[in-house]
Amino acid sequence: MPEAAIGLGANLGDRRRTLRSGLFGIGLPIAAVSSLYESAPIETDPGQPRYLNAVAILDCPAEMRPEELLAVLLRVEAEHGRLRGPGKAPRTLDLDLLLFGREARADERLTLPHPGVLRRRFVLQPLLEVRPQVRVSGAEQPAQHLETCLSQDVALLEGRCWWWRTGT
Ligand code: PH2
Ligand code: MG
Ligand code: MG
Repeated sequence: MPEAAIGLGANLGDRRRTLRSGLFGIGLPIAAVSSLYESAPIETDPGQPRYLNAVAILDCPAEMRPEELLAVLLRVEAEHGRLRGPGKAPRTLDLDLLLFGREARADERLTLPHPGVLRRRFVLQPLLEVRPQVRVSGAEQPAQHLETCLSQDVALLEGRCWWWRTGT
């Protein structure tokens, strides 16, 4: 069964509740979920609210294609009020397909591994937390990349069971 790594992000509304609901809304078996992090927006217009971020590892059915999973992620984002506009506007829910097994590709619909994995601390740190030995195609040890993005403002908010506690 291929494992998929999903980056979860939110910086509008009840961020924690939406991340949790979005995670369950994907409807695939959850193998692992990272701690919950709060991070300063990067690569956006100035003045955006801070993000909550986490990474989840999902077990995909053997026959599932990455395009199918991407379609599910887009549907779940839309169900949680995600509006799509130009650029990187604030968002109620962002579900990014980071890794899908060992798939490596770049076309107009999908790039795998996701191009932000190695340069964004809010992705790489939670990913390494749940999969310390992960290989991101072509890269040397991804843990070494973490050192280069440690200056990015990312703070641990809650431990790894944040997503199965009820409440906000
Ligand atoms: N997502 C973006 C752009 N910038 N910054 C942080 N800290 N966290 C995010 O999830 C994020 C971002 C586009 O999806
Ligand atoms: Mg994103
Ligand atoms: Mg996205």
